[in-house]
Amino acid sequence: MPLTLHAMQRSANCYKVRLALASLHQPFVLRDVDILRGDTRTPEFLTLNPQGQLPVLELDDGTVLVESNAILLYLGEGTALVPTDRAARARMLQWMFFEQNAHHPSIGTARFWLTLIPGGRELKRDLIDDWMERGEAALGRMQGQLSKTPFIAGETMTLADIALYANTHVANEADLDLAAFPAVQAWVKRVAALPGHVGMDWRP
Ligand SMILES: N[C@@H](CCC(=O)N[C@@H](CS)C(=O)NCC(=O)O)C(=O)O
Repeated sequence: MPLTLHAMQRSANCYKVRLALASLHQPFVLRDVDILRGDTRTPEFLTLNPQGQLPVLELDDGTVLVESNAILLYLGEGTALVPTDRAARARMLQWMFFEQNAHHPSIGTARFWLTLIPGGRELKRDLIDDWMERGEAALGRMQGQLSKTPFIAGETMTLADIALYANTHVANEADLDLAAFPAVQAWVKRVAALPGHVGMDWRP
């Protein structure tokens, strides 16, 4: 039995996992789950993930993994996407934690409400300025690093690039303009040109 990924196509957290699986040429079964239809609140789904969130990866022995970056680590261990040097590995994790505590809460949340949720812009209008400020600060941090190294954690592509690429390449859907961050724009093109890369619409 191959891996089973429970995911929503337009979710950036779910795209991270598809991108990692495709880059690693790992076969998997995709199960579509629609957050907007309430699929993550059914008793069956809550048994799978009591947090009621996507993505969820089921292993062939029935083990269930949640949290997109934990899933990335599971898939990437032992491959070129995870450095073996301790400090380099810590730098990769540093940017994956940054993705979860600064990048996703601003850019990912803004994209979710402004693009994916009908009426979301009106519902969340009081939060938009804050998202923009924090989103630009996050892109600024990436710009600083990517002005010095070709990939976010150093000289080679790691899981941190996958984690950050997912929302960054669609930052326009969060009302953010990458033109002000040229090193980030160049990195988006660099990542997209790598062998095995797939876009957000790709399905196995
Ligand atoms: N930190 C989690 C966040 C997961 C998350 O926010 N998933 C969203 C889709 S991108 C979700 O399932 N939302 C539905 C909900 O929270 O009800 C991760 O990285 O996997």
